[in-house]
Amino acid sequence: MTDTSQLQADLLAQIAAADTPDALEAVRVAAMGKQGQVTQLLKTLGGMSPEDRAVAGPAFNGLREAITAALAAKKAALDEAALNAKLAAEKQDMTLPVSLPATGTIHPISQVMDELAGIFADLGFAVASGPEIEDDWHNFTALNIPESHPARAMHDTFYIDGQPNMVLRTHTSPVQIRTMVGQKPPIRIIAPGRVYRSDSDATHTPMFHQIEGLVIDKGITLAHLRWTLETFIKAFFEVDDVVLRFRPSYFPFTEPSVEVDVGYSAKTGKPAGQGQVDKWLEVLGSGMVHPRVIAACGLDPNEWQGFAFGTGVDRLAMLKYGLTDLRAFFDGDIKWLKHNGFSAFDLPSISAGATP
Ligand code: 2U9
Repeated sequence: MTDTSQLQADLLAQIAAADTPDALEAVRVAAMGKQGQVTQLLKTLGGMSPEDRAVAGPAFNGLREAITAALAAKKAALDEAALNAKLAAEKQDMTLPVSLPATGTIHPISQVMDELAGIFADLGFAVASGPEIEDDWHNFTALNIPESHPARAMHDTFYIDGQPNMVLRTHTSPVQIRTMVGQKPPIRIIAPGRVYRSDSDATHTPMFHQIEGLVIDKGITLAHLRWTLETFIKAFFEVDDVVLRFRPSYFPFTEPSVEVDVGYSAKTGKPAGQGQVDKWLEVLGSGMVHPRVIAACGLDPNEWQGFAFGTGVDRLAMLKYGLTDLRAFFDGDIKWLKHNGFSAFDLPSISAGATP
């Protein structure tokens, strides 16, 4: 018993004396590692008589818990001290004069957003925006996504603490819902912006950018959808000839739904026309707006029809400008931005895309 108390006092003193992460790690290994003093002591419990174990067990476990807690507390303190030292060393004097010429660049996402707005403006689309914190009705219910739909599961959606009906929007579609509720058709809008999904790996970030489009008018058909998307893809990728492949798909808010693949040429690394296609790349989701969605917004689906589409802006930027690592988009690395950013004077439109 006294031995245990003595060991505990020794180890706590060593933890208190450890003033770097490496020194603390050495103490941890000497105490809690495979061959560590505490680990070895715990192993002796197996060979004890039940009476001895009844006394030694709680004492040894108490020792282990005390040392584990002390190690964690010291690690947190060292980490905080290291962060404070780093922040102090990186301090910048914001009152210093700017060193001219200022050489900031336009981020590829901003560039592509501007290109998209330019292209769709030429086609008669207005830009609409809305809140990034949305209520359940605008983000899901009005879009024909019922309570039981998997897109609603906690897995994908960020919920707001203490507000069960509020979410970070999982797509920009609620913007179109707000427009349909608040504006008389005909409607031609695009909704670009940030969206949020609880997903993070090499090709997914918890925040990403979407652009969606919506047309509501009388007598709108899939043919209008097809022409619009074809015109958009040609303008965006700056090619005259392109083949699109329309594949049947499913989205709750469109019926029928189609996914759109662009024919790609391996030789040019660009979208290509008939006869030059080596592979297909999925670039857009789309479809005719579901009559239930039109009705949910207070319009008569027998009078008004429309089409909608959606795509990832980050992915479009990667495809057009040959960028391979999505995460680099959000690192804020000046070297990356200098290399991949654009001039502020580069104004894209339907007749002339941008040059990097
Ligand atoms: C309303 C009605 C219909 C928008 C649409 C898609 C298909 C789609 C994804 C593409 C890649 C999102 O970034 S992504 O993961 N989007 O496939 N979006 S139709 O449909 C709407 C929107 C609003 C009122």
